[in-house]
Amino acid sequence: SEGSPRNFPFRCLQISSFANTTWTRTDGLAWLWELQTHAWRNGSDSIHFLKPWSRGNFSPQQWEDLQHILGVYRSSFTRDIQEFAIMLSKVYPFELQLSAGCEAYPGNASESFLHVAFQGTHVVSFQGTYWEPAPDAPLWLNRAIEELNKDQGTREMVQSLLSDTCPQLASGLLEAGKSELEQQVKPKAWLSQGPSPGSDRLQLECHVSGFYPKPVWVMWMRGEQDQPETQRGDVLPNADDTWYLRVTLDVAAGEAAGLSCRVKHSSLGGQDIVLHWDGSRSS
Ligand code: J76
Repeated sequence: SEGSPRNFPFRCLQISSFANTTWTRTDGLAWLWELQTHAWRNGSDSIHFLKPWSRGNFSPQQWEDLQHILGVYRSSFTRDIQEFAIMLSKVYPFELQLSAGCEAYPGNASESFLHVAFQGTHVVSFQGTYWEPAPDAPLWLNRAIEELNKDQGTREMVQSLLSDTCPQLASGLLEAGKSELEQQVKPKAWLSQGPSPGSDRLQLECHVSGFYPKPVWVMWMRGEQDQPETQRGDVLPNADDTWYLRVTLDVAAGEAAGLSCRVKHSSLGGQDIVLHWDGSRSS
């Protein structure tokens, strides 16, 4: 179907905050494409399933095994980093972010990745069978990476999680969640007047909400003519896995009449939403 890719990446994110030598927390979350499937909160010893299909095709035993591996990993990771922090005299506070996942391709092929960021900058990746520094990683990291690479058991576990567990989980999730991933939800749109940008000027707002998937086209128009001064906000998430976008246009008060907001989205099947500015509201 148009606009939606054939492949849906599965991403696991880890956010670890180290405030000082004693206070730390680690949270985990997983996404299939645009949909969050799992959450793993700091205090919790179990993975939270956010969708009815979040178990994919894993058996209860497989989930228990995976949870156990991740539980051991979480406490070992925290301890490792606290040791590195002393060894490298890293000053608190700092943040570590991990992004790991995979994407299955037609014909059993899949690609996996694991990247680590320190203070928001990519510093380490897992490549094949080893941890490797990122191209511009600071030199002090090499000592940590050397230590990390000495642990063959962990390297083998990471390798098997990335090349076996991840694609298996992702393809099971994809199968179970396919209809929700591929659903089309139509936007609703409405107009309003924003705060006046100056004397005799108006800010026209076009709100578009409730659509899925994310790609959307919204423009202020005069007839068939795009208004290039249209300002597009960020596409923001609603709480129900749909999206919201606000698009504005600043115009002279006398020029608002005849303007319209046009919305194109894959769910509308070519039947664009067109809303006309009601000149009487702004005088
Ligand atoms: C991202 C998923 C990784 C899952 C790997 C699980 C393996 C594991 O938990 N290893 C820890 C325990 O290892 C012992 O026990 C294993 C069996 O459970 C094996 O027998 C193993 O041989 C044995 O040593 C081990 O302590 C790991 O070191 C945990 C942390 C791994 C890690 O990701 N460390 C890490 C990553 C990036 C450290 C630093 C960085 C870079 C940032 C540095 C900035 C200060």
